[in-house]
Amino acid sequence: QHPPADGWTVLDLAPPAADLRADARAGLRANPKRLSSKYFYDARGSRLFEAITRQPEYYLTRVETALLEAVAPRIAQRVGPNVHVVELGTGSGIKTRQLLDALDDPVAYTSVEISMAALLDSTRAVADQFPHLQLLPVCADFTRPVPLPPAQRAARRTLVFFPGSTLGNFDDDDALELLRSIRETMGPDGLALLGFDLVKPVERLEAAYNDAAGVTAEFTLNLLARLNREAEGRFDLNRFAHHAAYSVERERIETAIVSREAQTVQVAGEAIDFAAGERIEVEISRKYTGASIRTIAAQAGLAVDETWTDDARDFALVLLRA
Ligand code: AVI
Repeated sequence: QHPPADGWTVLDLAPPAADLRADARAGLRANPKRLSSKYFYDARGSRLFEAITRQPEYYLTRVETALLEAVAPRIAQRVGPNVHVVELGTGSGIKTRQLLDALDDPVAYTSVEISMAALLDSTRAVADQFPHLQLLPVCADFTRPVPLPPAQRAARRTLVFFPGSTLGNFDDDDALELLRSIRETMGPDGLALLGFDLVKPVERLEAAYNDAAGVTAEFTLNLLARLNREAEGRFDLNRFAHHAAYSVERERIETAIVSREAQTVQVAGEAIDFAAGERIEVEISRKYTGASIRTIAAQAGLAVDETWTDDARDFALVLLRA
């Protein structure tokens, strides 16, 4: 348990540093080399991600926020009063506050976030704006089942909120597993509101993941900086590069860290060899169509209840039911 503040207490289920070391060792020994994008989000990585959302090329957050603002009353009407909102990967919490503001007398808000710093900041902001809402912040990796704290007031139903197109950061198997666990969290009468970035021309997609100011590159390379800080890594960041490209066939942005030269790097007690141009696969960002959303939802036993998109059809907010 984290020290209490302002009437709420953080349930601290953050994975131990040993996970990072073991995953780094296994991932860097594999062929191709890989590291999970969940390790992007330490305090610095979470700040860099917030900076990405303000880049002119990264349209996702702006479009989703405007869409949510426009359709929140309709979402509230469909969801009904007295819900327990459970959010996965809260980040700054701006969209959270938009949603909570529109809902009719929500009974509790559970926020599951892996970065303690981001969790504390967003929870304080929610507490300021909604002083009477019960807050149940949980610092945890939401890709694993999280025991949900019970709400004091009985909720009519659970609403899982998973915005940002974060589902797209998981490969098909993991995304399906995550959707099934969301279904379990929702319960029989629950709903889930998810954000999906939609397929669009390659140039716009690649620009969004290669911003001119280089913030995305810094965000990606922070993974190596983190290994230097937390896993006795000796990476020289100047000898690696960020690379993000869209695969039309797989409908996803594929991001890698590329070794600029042949080199051997110490990390987590091991010497790892890199060939010139060798990649560490670090992230995928899947892009969706109405059909691919319906397919993956159905595979998880979920149905599309309602879909809202912006006029340009850049992004979709989708309400799912069991
Ligand atoms: C959090 N997630 C949905 C972002 C995305 O667009 O895939 C993470 C990100 N990676 C690079 N830029 C943004």
